[in-house]
Amino acid sequence: IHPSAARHQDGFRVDAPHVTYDNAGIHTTYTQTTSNVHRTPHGTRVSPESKTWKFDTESKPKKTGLMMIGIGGNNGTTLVATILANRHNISWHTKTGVQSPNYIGSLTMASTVRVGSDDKGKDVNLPWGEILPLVHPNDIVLGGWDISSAPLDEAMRRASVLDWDLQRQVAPYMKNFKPLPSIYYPEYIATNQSSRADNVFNKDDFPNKKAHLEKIRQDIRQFKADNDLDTVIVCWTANTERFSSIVEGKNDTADNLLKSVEENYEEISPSTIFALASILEDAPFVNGAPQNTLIPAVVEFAERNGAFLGGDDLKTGQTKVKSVLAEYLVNAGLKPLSIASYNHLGNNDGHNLSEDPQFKSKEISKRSVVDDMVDANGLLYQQGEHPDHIVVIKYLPAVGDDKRAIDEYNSEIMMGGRNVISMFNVCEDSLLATPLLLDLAIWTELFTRVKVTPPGKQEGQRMHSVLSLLSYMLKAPLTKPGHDVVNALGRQRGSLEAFVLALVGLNSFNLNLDAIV
Ligand code: NAI
Ligand code: DG6
Repeated sequence: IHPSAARHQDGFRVDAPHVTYDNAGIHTTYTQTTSNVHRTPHGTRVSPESKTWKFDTESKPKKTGLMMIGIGGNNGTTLVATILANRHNISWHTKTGVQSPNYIGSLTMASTVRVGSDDKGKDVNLPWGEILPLVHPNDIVLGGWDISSAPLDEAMRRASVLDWDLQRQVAPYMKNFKPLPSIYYPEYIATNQSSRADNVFNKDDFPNKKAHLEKIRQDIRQFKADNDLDTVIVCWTANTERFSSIVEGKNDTADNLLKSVEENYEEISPSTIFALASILEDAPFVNGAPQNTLIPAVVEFAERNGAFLGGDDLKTGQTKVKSVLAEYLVNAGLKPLSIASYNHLGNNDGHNLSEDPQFKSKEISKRSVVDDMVDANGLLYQQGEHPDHIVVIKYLPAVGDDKRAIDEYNSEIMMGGRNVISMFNVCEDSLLATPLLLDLAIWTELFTRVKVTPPGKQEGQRMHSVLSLLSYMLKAPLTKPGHDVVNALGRQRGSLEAFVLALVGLNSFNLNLDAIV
């Protein structure tokens, strides 16, 4: 599936001695003041410190491919159809009128950043891609794997996400696209998925995990060469898997994990094989589902190879709201005592999550999102104390992709009072998730163009393997080992803003460079 047009964004310049532009890109020197905090028996001592970093960013987006694992699912087909509709400017009839294509819900395509103020003191807010060129979704070359052989037009119909008149018009562009065969280890996804699995590696040609790894590597290489790409981003948007156990001597370190692949060890999931293949091909890998694909051994292996990883689990409707509400309540000095979150949904994701091991993976990622805010407030919560928090997910076929999310936040307020907030949220699941897949690809592509020279170093280096700046899009963010997870949505967005502004030599707040380099 090929792009139609190239794009140029070249109108933004920062005029300052510490910012230079040349054919290679944008070069900036960035001074950051951090605060070193020491807790002593006599009180807290803080010493501010200034550090100087250098950023070199290639200003031209790379020719980018996105390979989705699970391309035949609801997210996969919705993303493909959305890009095609935008690329070919396809409008369609709905019961309320004519709808044109757009990228609403994408941070990079539909939101702005405050850059400063003009000579009248008015705020100036610009699209992200105007400040720093970003790859345009219409230019991303798409491909991927699925255990279901359905060509993408059929798979889109099966997903039942998009209006019929749109499906009718994009179907001709999709019908010739058949997903690549994939890895299927039945014990990792729900048993109710087995009827879809008719596009899997045959046992004679690909008898073991080593062969699977090699085949996926070859697929990535082939896709890159066939489409003449500079970079390929690989994203897991396939069924939620159960967690893998981490076993000493088997998959606890990078070396043990690689040895275990050779030995066809059973506790290595399909998603982990994809992650390893991506690392070996220097293709950034993003996990859009909640399972523990990116076990510490995978992170160690990525660090060793300087490859990029992001994860875990797309943060769409209910959890995004939760990460805002919990931040509001705790930072306002109100004490959430309990959070109850119910979902019912009727798409294939809901079907897969109706079995216990897969539900458990999702439950863990959906429950983790308030921990950092609670832990940060030692006035409201004793060490180790957390609100009661339950997550319930039920499969209800009749509601299809229009997931219902019902939440109750019960907080303690002054003098023993109670504040209860209840919410009913209809989230068209895949239409919320698809723009996040795009953002993950667009940010990741940018991060592959950045070289950072840390204080005291001469040579620029890649950003750290774990792209924690992707946290805004993800429910259970993976962070650089040793660094805290940030779930508060405002802080996550603040970090992205600060980083992009720093790349063009402008100052902001909220930037922890040590956590990303
Ligand atoms: P889906 O069930 O419609 O699609 C998943 C696809 O993955 C299916 O076509 C299936 O055949 C395929 N698949 C399963 N195992 C595979 C393997 N080993 N290799 C290749 N393909 C494989 O699910 P949907 O709605 O597209 O969601 C995808 C993932 O994203 C799920 O894990 C879900 O939990 C997660 N997610 C979805 C969100 C949403 O709003 N739709 C939001 C957050 C996360
Ligand atoms: C029901 O929880 C199914 C899930 O796959 C969610 O739809 C998905 O993870 C999005 O969840 P949230 O909490 O970000 O809206």
